[in-house]
Amino acid sequence: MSAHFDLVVRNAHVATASDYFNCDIGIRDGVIVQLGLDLPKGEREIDAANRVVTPGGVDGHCHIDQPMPPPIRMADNFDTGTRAAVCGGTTTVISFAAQVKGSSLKSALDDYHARAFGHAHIDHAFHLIVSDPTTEVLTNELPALIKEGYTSFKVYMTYDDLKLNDSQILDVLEVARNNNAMAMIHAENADCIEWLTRRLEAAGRTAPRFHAHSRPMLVEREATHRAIALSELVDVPILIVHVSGREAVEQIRWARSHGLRVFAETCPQYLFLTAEDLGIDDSYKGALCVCSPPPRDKANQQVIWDGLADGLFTVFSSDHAPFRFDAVDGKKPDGDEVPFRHIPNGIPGIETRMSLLYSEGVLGGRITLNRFVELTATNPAKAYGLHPRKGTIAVGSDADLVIWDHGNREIRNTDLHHAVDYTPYEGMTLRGWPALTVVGGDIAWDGISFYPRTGKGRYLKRLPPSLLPQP
Ligand code: DUC
Ligand code: ZN
Ligand code: ZN
Repeated sequence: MSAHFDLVVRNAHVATASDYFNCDIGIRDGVIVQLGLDLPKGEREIDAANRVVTPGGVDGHCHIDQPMPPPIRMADNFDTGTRAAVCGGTTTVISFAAQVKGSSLKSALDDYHARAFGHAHIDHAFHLIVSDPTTEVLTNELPALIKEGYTSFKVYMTYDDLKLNDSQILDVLEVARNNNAMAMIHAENADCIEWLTRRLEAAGRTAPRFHAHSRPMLVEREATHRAIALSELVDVPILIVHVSGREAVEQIRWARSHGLRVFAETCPQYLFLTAEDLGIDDSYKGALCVCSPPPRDKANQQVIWDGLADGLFTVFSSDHAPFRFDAVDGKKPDGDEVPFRHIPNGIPGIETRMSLLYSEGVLGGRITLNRFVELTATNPAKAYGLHPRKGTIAVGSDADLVIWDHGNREIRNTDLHHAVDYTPYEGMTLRGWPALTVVGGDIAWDGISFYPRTGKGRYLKRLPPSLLPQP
């Protein structure tokens, strides 16, 4: 009996985290069922014409439709957020279900499932955010949810509504250790930020650019060091998210050199933006690039590139946090140009993450194509319990693929598919971008048009992290 394929992608120059090979990719029922030369004809055919084909991206850190204190509201919901992801070559997203202090983790999850269900174009999962580690959460709820497939959670060392103290962090890290979950840590020292912010405010320095002054690198360095020490005490791996520059990198290198299992994430803003993008004068335009930690300077960008090339970083995520600029629910709350303390933190990046790293990393000669795949797809899939279903091109894996085009193209917000009214990367030139994205065997983006898969995106129950030695 001859094989039946719904789709065959021919003449693919496949790149995985470890290999390159030329082959045809046979797809049936949304899954890769055969890799080989001269596969029989499929119902639908695509000629990749020897272009690079990578696994669809796994964005392990994005905020989509996350409730905010009024009047702030995220611009992207699971329709527009996952549409933008697809057009940027990302086929799986893991966003956050944030516990509200005084409420359960379960009620946050119910809310997020309702927000995604029937709207997502791609498969998705949720990290928990633990903001209120009560005895009930620590002894019952969190262990049970990890067993149910929510195998990662984030804790914050800053932000009043989310932050945990060291003793609470130790408690949740112990739960991660006992239940084999991945603990992600937002490492910035809350008290230092508050102290600096008050001093800046007293001096009338409230323009957006002073956001960066309120969060200098030592604030991140100290918290990174403390997070490492806490994880060492509990003897559990951690993943430090959105690492911005040299001082945090040094702490992570130190930890690794002492045999500690400290994983690290960085994001496009630390490669392509600097603190000057928050303003060299007091213009409110700087609010466009207010995120935490803030972008640093050119020398720190190089430190981040070095860490991407040499293996320091495990994953490369967007930290997509979609707030409109010229909007009463975005960077101008209630229509006002507010002091930096009140500007919502975060920038959009879900659609540009893959292309920026492909262009300047791979085509710019800074990282290998294998490393690009590892950082953007394979490692996030492993860290968050989705591998090998996601993050690779292999028989049995979901048919999530990207075909890449090369050439120069300017980034323009009008060409993007998110619901945000700007991109911080406006005017930058890309050297490569997704010419075609296949999601679960469907052509969802052909370089010009997006083909909705409304509601076809599935919630993914996850395995324990597989970057770690299994117990
Ligand atoms: N910082 C965060 O911690 N989360 C969302 C965006 C940001 O800038
Ligand atoms: Zn964070
Ligand atoms: Zn974030």
